[in-house]
Amino acid sequence: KGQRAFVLWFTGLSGSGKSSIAGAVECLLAERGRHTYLLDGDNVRYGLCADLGFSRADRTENIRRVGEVASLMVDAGLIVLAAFISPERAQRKNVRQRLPAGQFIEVFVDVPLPVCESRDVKGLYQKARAGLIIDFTGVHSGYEAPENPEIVIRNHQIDIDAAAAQVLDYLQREGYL
Ligand code: GGZ
Repeated sequence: KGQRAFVLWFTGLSGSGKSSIAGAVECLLAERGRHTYLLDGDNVRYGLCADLGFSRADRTENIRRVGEVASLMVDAGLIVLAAFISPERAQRKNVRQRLPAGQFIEVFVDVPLPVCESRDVKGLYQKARAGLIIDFTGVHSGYEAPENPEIVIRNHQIDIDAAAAQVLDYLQREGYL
């Protein structure tokens, strides 16, 4: 019997740790022999979505395309890890509705804006405050926290291994693995 295919959708502010946690989860799944693919801004915003910026409409289109790709990958039997800010509930809901019930698992990487901004790992918040980046999430545009995410990770209170383990525990408990 083949592996179960589904999407783990990581949402949260820039600098919350979405891609890092997704990468750690991917390693744990690989150890269990699962075939996965990690989608994030680093591998779609230079190709598939190279024509898109960070306006509200462009982000919505970015998420729509990623959702379509994720859906195709799930059809192919993959476990997809998608790490995008995806700031609006409606954007995430649309992706959820494109997938069969139970195959969209929303992971809210819940780190408060002041924490992301004070860490500012890539210096983007500082640039945004200085007006060098426009439409920056949390600075010039909003982020709508999920109301009913399957998983909430308070990533400022635990380390990356614990965060990844939290996701694995969920998958095991709910019969995905
Ligand atoms: C938010 C931006 C912006 C603006 C560039 N607003 O922390 P990062 O750098 O590595 O990840 C962020 C990434 C966000 O792209 P997404 O495709 O995840 O966004 S969305 O889901 O809203 O479509 C950040 C960088 O791109 N970045 N400009 N203005 N993040």
